[in-house]
Amino acid sequence: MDIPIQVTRSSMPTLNEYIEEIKDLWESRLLTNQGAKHNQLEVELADYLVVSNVALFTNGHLALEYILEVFQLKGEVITTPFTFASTTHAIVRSGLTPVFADINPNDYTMQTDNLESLITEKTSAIMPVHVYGNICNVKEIERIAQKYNLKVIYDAAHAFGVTVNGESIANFGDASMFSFHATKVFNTIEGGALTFKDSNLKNVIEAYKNFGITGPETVEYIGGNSKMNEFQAAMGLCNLRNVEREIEKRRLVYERYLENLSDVVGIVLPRIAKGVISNYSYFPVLFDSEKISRDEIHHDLMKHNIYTRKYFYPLTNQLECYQSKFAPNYTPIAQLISEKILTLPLYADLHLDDVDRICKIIKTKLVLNQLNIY
Ligand code: T4K
Repeated sequence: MDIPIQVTRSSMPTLNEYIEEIKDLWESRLLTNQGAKHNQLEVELADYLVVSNVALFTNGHLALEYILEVFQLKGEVITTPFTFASTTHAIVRSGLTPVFADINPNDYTMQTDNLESLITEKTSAIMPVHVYGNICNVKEIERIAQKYNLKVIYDAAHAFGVTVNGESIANFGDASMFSFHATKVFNTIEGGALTFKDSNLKNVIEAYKNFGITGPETVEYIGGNSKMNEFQAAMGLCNLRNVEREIEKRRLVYERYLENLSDVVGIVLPRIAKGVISNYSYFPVLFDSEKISRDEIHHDLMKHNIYTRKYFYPLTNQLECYQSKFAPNYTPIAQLISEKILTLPLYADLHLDDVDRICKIIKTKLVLNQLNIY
């Protein structure tokens, strides 16, 4: 049996590189609470993402929850159900009501055509997702947000390092959240960050993630604890040095998939929009053949020890914990896409021979099916 191939595999520095990076922690014994590594990573990330303001978090999910709190939002937040549970959970756990917009069939980001019809007097924000690193219609979202005086918080969990027409994706909206989870293009083991426009928010956000403490004897906010610790930040410093190389290796894998699959009937491949420099974070394929389902391909690959993922099925508005809260056909395009899409393995060290093998299994299954041999 072949060695299992997972949907992704963490990018890591060499052990020696990490040991070098953490050595001084043994001397300083300062392990957390906005330490030296944390502060250095914050500066390096501001530079890499070309933003003025970065705040690091222990994970991306809490970064989303905290920014909703810092903005003191109330009522309804318009969002997308075609995402990881985290996006919707952050809204609900903050006491807000998610209102789901449907998605575009071509890039799976939030549709903007009908966005205005979802706005009510209760709407306080829009939370779109740059899903798979595909950039949302940021111009139209900004126009609508300004018209109705709404905050825009991008869930950019998948979009680290993406640029459009030379501009960093981290600069759109009032704030963006990046996930640095082990499965992401850039990781700090667990971790995340907020980038945000208003520099006055920096001290407030830093306080919120540290119990609301603003001085030796002052606690100005009812904050919590979501600080990135020094070992996470050290991993980030190492991984940031290597991230361009990792993205380049991902690009080769991504392009090998395209080479193998571009003439296959019955599937829709991901596309990178004009002007966008991608981070090649995911390779989602839409299985659109009437004869063969996404689930059959998923199971077939599993028989060969290849583990794909149905990112994102079920939709978040269909999750068990939200059952009976949202109507099933609320977002019909998202529903259809989530039943047909499959994320193929993609990580920097995935061998191109393995990509060929994965594609061969898919092609064989599709072709034999078209010939009615199965
Ligand atoms: N918003 C969006 C749109 C998101 O996608 C996410 C997270 C968030 C918000 C929240 O950000 P964080 O709070 O997580 O920073 C994974 C990740 O856990 C999750 O971070 C990610 N999205 C989601 C899309 O994928 P699972 O349940 O699929 O992960 P898991 O443990 O099954 O791992 C998938 C594969 O990755 C494994 O088969 C092997 C590989 N792997 C996994 C781990 C944990 C590694 O190579 N190393 C590892 O350490 O959710």
